[in-house]
Amino acid sequence: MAAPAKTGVVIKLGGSVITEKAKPFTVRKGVLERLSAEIGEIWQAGNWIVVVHGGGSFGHPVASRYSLHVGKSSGSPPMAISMVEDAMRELNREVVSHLVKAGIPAVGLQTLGVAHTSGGRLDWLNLSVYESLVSFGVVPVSYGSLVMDSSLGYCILSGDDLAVQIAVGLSAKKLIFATDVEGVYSADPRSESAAVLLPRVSLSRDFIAFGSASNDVTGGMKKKVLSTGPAVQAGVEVRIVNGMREDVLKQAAFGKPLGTEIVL
Ligand code: ATP
Ligand code: IP8
Repeated sequence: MAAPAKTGVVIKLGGSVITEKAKPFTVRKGVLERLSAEIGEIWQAGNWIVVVHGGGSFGHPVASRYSLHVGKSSGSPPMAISMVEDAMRELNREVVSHLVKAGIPAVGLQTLGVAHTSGGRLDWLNLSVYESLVSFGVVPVSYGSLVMDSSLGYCILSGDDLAVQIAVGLSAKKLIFATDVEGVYSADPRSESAAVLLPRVSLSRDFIAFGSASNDVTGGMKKKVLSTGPAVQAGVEVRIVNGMREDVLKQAAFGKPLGTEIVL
């Protein structure tokens, strides 16, 4: 598939940044407004952009309550599928409208309609929709959500996996994960005060101690780091940065070596 002409940046807005993860259905509107302005500057500099966001306090509590991540064996009622999709659509609507207010032609894409998994792994992604939208100067905005799965019936596809496959499929130059910490630490900085920030993490050589992700059905920071493999292998520059600090996302997109770079 032909890559779009301009330089591409795929941005994953972590649910821990755009929502208060401990408070159900709470958007951090001020943070989202600031990040939208930063994304606007990255876009105006001539980059094509795809935004993917996580579930935060919208998708995760619903998915966890009904164990939707394990699929149809959870025995969840059909209403649970409706509820998780509705929660994520509500958050997606917030993200899209903040981006539009910042002057970005953003279009929300329902994940269920463009992605499919097998055994929890993405086996189909309608990349041509993303490719066409960015070729028209539009910024597609997708999100981690429930998708149909050929063996599990359905499952929760993480926005991290989605962002990685979009970055690989569209030959993005950069894939930036905005989270609520500076990057990857030697241990969870929330529980280990001696944890140190790692400017670089090697997927093949480093062993990191990760904190547990109790309210996160898709595995938290550990899963995020491990899921980046295909992008790193494809030569995409992958960084995990702090989206809570002003201008960090923007500066990382413009080449400043902030946060943690993930390497092979
Ligand atoms: P979402 O899945 O909702 O999009 P997110 O992508 O914003 O969430 P989380 O999955 O919440 O990100 O991961 C960020 C959290 O990971 C941090 O708040 C931090 O406490 C935790 N964490 C655990 N282990 C580590 C580690 N070794 N280094 C950095 N953060 C860690
Ligand atoms: O927060 C999962 O996406 P993530 C979304 O990017 C849901 O892992 C619905 C829990």
